Amino acid sequence: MAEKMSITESLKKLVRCVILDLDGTLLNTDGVIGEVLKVFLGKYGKQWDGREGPKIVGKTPFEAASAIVEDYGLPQQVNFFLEFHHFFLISMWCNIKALPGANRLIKHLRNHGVPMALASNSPRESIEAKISYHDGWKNSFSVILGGDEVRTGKPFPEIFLEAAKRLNVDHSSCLVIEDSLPGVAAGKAAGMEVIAVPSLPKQSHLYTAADEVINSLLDLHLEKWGLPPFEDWVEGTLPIDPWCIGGPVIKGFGRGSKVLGIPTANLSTEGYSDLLMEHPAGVYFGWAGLSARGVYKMVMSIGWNPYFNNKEKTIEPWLLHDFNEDFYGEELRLVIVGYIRPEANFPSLESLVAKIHEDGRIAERALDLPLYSSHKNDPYLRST
Ligand code: ADP
Ligand code: RBF
Ligand code: MG
Repeated sequence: MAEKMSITESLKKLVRCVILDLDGTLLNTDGVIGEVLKVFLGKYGKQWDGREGPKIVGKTPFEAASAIVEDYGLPQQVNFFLEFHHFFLISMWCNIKALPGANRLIKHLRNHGVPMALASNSPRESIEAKISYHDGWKNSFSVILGGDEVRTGKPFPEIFLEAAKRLNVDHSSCLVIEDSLPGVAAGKAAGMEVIAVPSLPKQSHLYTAADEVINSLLDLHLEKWGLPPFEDWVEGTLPIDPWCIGGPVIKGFGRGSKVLGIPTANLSTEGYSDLLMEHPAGVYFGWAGLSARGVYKMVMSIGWNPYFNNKEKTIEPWLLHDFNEDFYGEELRLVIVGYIRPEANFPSLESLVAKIHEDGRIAERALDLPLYSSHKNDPYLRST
C-alpha cells in the first residue's frame, strides 16, 4: 500500500518534449566565468570570491555585468566590461565542460526519439560556439533558441513558448530542465512542467516554484513524466566515468566513528577542491588502496558536510573492512566507479546511520559485478 502511494505521488504530469537550458544545466559555464572574473577584477586590485554567484546565474550578460560593476565599485562602464568579458570568454569556450549527466541525458533522449529544444538567454552565436565542442549535441536538438531571438528573455515565458511552437507541440506537453531561478520562473509562466537542478549549493529551498528539485542530472527519473526511463542503473548503482583521488589520511572533522560509529578516512581538501567541484554532492563507491595493506571496497560521501557547515566540499570514504586500528598518515588511493544517491538531510542520527549502512551494502554487492570489479586492478591503487 505504502509503495503504491509513493508511485502515484511521484507520477507527475506526462510530457512529450524536453526543453533544456544550456549554461549551468548542461554546461559548467560558471567555472569558466569565474576564471574570467578573477582576471578582470584582478586588474582593478579586486578579488572574485564567487559571492556574486546568485546575482549572475541565469541573468542576461548585461544584467550580470551591471551587478558586478556596481558591487565591486569598478570605474569602468558596463559596456567596457562586457566587451572584455566577451572576448576573453570566446577563447575559453572550448574549456567549458559538460556537467555530470548532460551527455547521458542528451544521448538517452535522442536514442528514444524524444524531441528536444535548447533555450538559453545567451546569444544564438555563443550557444552554437559552446555546443560545437560537444560531440552530437547540435544535431540532437530540433530547435535551438537564443536570448537574442526573442523580445524578452527569461524570466519571461516567451523563449519557452516559442520553442514549443517550433517543436510543434502544445506548451503543456513540455518539460523544462533549468538551473536558475529566472529560468524556472520562465518555464512556469509558460505553463510547463519544470525540473530545477540548482547550480549553486544549498539554494534548493528557493526553488519552490519548480515541480521537482534535483541535486544533479544524475538524479533524473524521467519515467515520472511519462518519458522513457534510463536503463543504465544496475542494482541501485549508476556507473560513472571512473576517476581517481588520493593522498595521506588526515584527522578529519566529521562525526565519524565517535558519533556515527562509521569511521571515514579524510584526505586534505587542498589541491583537489576543483576536482570535487566537478562532482555533485552525493554517495559514490569504488576501490580504495592503502599502500602497505591492500585494496578494499569503499563507499563514500562527497559533500558539504551539512553538520559542520564547512565551505569546502569534502570526501569521506568508509573502507568496507574491519581494521581495528587507525591508519593516519598512510597514503590512500581511491578509484571511484559509481554513484548511488544524492546527499540528503536526515531527521535523526539513527536514520542517517541506517542509510549509510544501506549505502555500504549496495556498494559491497555492486563491486562484485564485473563492470566494477575490473577496476580493482587499476595500477593507481597500488602505486606509491
Ligand atoms: P576522523 O575525525 O579522523 O575523520 P573518524 O572517526 O572518522 O575520525 O575515523 C577515521 C579514521 O579511522 C581513519 O582515518 C582511519 O585511520 C581509521 N579507520 C579505521 N577503520 C576504517 C575504515 N573502515 N574506513 C575508514 N577509516 C577507518
Ligand atoms: N551525511 C549527511 O548529512 N547526508 C548524507 O546523505 C550522508 N551520506 C553519507 C554517505 C556515506 C557513505 C558516508 C560515509 C557518510 C555520509 N554522510 C552523510 C556523513 C557525512 O559524510 C558527514 O560525516 C557528516 O554529515 C558530518 O556530520
Ligand atoms: Mg572521518
